[in-house]
Amino acid sequence: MIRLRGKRVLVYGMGISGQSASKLLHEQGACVSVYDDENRFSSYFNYQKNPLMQKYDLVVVSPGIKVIGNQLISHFIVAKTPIISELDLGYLFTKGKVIGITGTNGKTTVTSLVGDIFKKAGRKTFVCGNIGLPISSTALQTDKQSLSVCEVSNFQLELSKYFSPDLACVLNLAPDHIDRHGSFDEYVRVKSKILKGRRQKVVLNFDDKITRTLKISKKVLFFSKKLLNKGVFVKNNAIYHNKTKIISLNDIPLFGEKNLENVLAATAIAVSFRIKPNVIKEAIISFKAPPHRLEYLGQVNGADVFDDSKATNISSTLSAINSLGEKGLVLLVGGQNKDCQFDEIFNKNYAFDDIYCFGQAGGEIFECASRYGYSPKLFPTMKSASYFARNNAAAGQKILLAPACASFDEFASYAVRGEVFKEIMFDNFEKIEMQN
Ligand code: UMA
Repeated sequence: MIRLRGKRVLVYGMGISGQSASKLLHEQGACVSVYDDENRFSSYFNYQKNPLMQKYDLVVVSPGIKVIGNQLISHFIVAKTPIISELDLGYLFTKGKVIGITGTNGKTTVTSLVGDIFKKAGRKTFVCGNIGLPISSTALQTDKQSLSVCEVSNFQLELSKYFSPDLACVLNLAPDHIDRHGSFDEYVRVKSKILKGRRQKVVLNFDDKITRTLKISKKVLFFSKKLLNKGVFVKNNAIYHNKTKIISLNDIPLFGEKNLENVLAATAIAVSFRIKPNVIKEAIISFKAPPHRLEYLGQVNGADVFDDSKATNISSTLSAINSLGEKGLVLLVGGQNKDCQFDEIFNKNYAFDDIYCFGQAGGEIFECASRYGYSPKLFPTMKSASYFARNNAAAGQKILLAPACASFDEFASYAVRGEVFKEIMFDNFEKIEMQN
């Protein structure tokens, strides 16, 4: 815990993280000033028009703020003003145990399933972090008995110095957010910051070549879709922890390989806290997956429609393709590129029924797919691509929105993108003409 009474603290970024951090700081007696690069917040209490001219004891930075090249952050670094992330702030005021879950894909599903398991086990549980509820908004409600299950993003870890959960889990690591970190090595370094606690438990994915080889000196509990000697793994069509059967694969209500990995990870975290197998099993059976993650939406003209708007990187898109199978697949891919290469989607000779590229990265994806011998179609927006998909859907097809890109060129978030896709596929959406 840090003493904040009377300290001059600047909160940078006025999204939900910044607002929660400001509230926590205020409740701890700090003199809070706020700043955001967008001046629509200028009417906020204690908004600083020019924070460069002020002196602060501490600066708390929101996750969406890119550190590299940021003038304000560089200024505070030079001025030796302590800077922490909103994740650090919330963590320092969180009592009880903290579980931190990170990785490229599956974080939200695992975090919410772990939350369900602990709630079912009767623990006072807070589900927080990148999932949409900042840890600084739950911190002051926690006590020694509580357990905070925190989804942790690379954005939140980038500036973090103190976050050190009692259990850290890294689900998988594949190229993503390269536009923010500059390289995959740097992205892996940032993600690995979650593993720095001395006495923490660690849960890692044995099937992921990067997480399996992360160099850590602690005892690790591995999970795997393959048979292991120990840990959490699949044997005889069921999930086992060492010799104990937890659940048959047939009883898992989630779809696809990606979700099996998520259930294995959540099981590994739960057994690390000695949660009973029947509690884990019941929580898995009654679990409702968060939307926009390989979500089955229904049929249009006999074609099955899937919304995987959360597939915002190549590995997630590949995982969705592998889960559904390439046969009859109509792939909707595009949006805002995060400096990732699309070759991996098209160099595998998948027999797609069709490929619809769209958005800012549409042209690049179109060219890439064409280079590998496909005849993709190019659309200016996801809306126009979806409208075309709906009007041309045929029985036996699988229409999959798995964009491999961020949504920000057209939407406020991946969630809005998924909702719009659903509306177009199933409601009477205004006609949008296809271009090209
Ligand atoms: N801002 C600046 N300067 C900048 C960038 C942003 O002033 O250079 C300001 C914006 O004008 C805006 C505010 O910062 O007013 C937004 O802050 P933020 O981007 O940190 O967003 P929050 O609303 O605080 O939401 C954040 C996470 N957003 C990001 O990391 C971009 C949410 O994750 C998270 O749910 C929330 O905290 C609670 O923890 C979203 C996300 O897209 C879902 N995460 C990425 C992902 O999952 O891939 C990492």
